[in-house]
Amino acid sequence: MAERVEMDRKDGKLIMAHMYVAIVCLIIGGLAGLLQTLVRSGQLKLPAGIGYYQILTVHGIILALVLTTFFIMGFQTAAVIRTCGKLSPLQRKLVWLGFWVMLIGTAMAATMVLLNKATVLYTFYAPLKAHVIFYVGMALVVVGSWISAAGQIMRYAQWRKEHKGLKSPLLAYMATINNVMWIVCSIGVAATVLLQMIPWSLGLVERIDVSLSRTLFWYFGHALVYFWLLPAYMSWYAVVPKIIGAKAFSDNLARMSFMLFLFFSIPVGIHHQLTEPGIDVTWKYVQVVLTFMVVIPSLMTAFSLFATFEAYGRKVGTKGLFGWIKTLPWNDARFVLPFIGMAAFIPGGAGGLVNASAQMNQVVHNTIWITGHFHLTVATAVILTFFGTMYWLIPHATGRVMTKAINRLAIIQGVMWAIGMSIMSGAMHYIGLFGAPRRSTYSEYGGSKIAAEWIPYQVMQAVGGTILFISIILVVIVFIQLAFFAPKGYEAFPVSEAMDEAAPAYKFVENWKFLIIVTIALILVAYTVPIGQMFMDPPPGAKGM
Ligand code: HAS
Ligand code: CU
Repeated sequence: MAERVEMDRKDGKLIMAHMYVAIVCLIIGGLAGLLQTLVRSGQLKLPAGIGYYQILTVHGIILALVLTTFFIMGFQTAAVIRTCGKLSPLQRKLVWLGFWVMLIGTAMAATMVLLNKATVLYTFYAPLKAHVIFYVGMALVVVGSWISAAGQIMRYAQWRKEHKGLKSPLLAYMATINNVMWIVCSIGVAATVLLQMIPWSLGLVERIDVSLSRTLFWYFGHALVYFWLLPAYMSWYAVVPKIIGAKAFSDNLARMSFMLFLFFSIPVGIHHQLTEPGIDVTWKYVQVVLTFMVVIPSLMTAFSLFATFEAYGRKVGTKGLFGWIKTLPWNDARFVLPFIGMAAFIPGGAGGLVNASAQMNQVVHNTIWITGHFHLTVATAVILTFFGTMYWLIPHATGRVMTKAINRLAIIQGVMWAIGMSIMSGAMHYIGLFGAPRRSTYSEYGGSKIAAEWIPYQVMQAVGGTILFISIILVVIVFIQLAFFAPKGYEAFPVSEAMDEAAPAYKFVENWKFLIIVTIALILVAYTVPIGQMFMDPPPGAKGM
């Protein structure tokens, strides 16, 4: 039982480099978030000519794009190492190279945002226009992530070569699915940045086709949110069961759901453009249907987690419909944080179904409801799982152990997050239904009565945001303790077995030719005509702002 798999020191340094960047991002991005809620509720005026939209850009880019990508590349690399074995010198060099390219790109983009030359929000699509260095920086972040993904995929491929005929370790398979999905989707954003935005920003062309640019962005942008989600699912399927002392419900089901994510994450981006002109309603309909297809693997995940928890509860003898809840380890931060994440994903996912339903989208689009939606999904379900993961991954990588005191602090941190986010996201959802816009600074809208009703909820958002900021300070304290001060020792990277471990594997889930052909075919079905129409009948294009 006491299988001891230590991480190679060199690999440990590589993983920690990613974690350091992630924690610095958390501090900067979290501070920007706090300032936003204070400005938006009319309690603070920003000094020194700093603009609301400038800090909103910092907040979105540094948290949603930079923190996530660094954490994910670090975690996935660690997962591949844990299940396939340590990296070869070439593979390690690739992941390091990817890390540095991403970091240089981040520095370039961040400099432009700080100089107020790239206040274009985290979605940075046209007609908002940034300095060319910003675009080059963002392109480098993407290219760096490809290089890192290549290193991870090579380790997985090497394992498969050395174990012909065997199914690969689940975590390595999942990381590879996410990497392949990421590479295929980020071609879209790379295309609009290189072919449209850079020439436009350099002044080589005067106008940009906004429709095409936004469509290419969202081809990437929806899959982006699954690129964040899948590492959390990796932990839910393959790590959390081990932490609670159970076996995962099914290895085959987990692989099947990841295969469906590869197929359906990309051909759905138009559900972000349901209110946009220039896209035929038939293709909006097709992509909404595909969006509901991508909900299925999430429902499979929910089923599988409940089954894991309940089966374990029954095994240790609990009765009744919900008796299993008592058997879960409520005093273990490695479990409590991801669990709060799962619970948050139930309303978060339900809100997604509302957004994806074309009629209801008319009500919520561009309101702060959407902001509420993604603070439950990425900023709770995903990030709390990432924090819970960090709390064993950092000591695993640095050769230290979590102590009782740090564990207690970590649980307090998770609970405060849950409280702060419930207040903030709850207020956002509610007042969004009454029309409060997203992405807008404090305004009384010329004494409008409707706008006056929004103010108390904006104050609630500031209260929630303040609690969240205190929680972030706790994350930083826990991080520093675990990275530098916790006692030396061995902390495991938990990897669970599945109940159907011995069952025959489905060969097709790992037949990469088949996977890639289906993925590309679905993308062609969903996008050929709508993008083709943009070329046949191009709008005059925008000069940019
Ligand atoms: Fe979304 C907008 C639709 C999931 C993030 N989404 C956004 C934006 C972001 C985002 C960042 O169709 C804003 C983009 C922008 O800036 O403009 N979203 C969906 C749908 C899903 C969905 C259908 N979104 C996510 C995830 C995100 C994310 C995941 C980040 C990680 N979203 C939309 C749409 C828009 C949108 C439209 C555009 C809106 C507009 O008009 O602009 C689905 O994938 C959701 C499926 C999930 C479920 C829940 C399953 C539950 C599970 C938990 C089980 C827990 C257990 C334990 C077992 C159906 C797996 C609990 C036990 C207890 C006892 C409690
Ligand atoms: Cu989406």
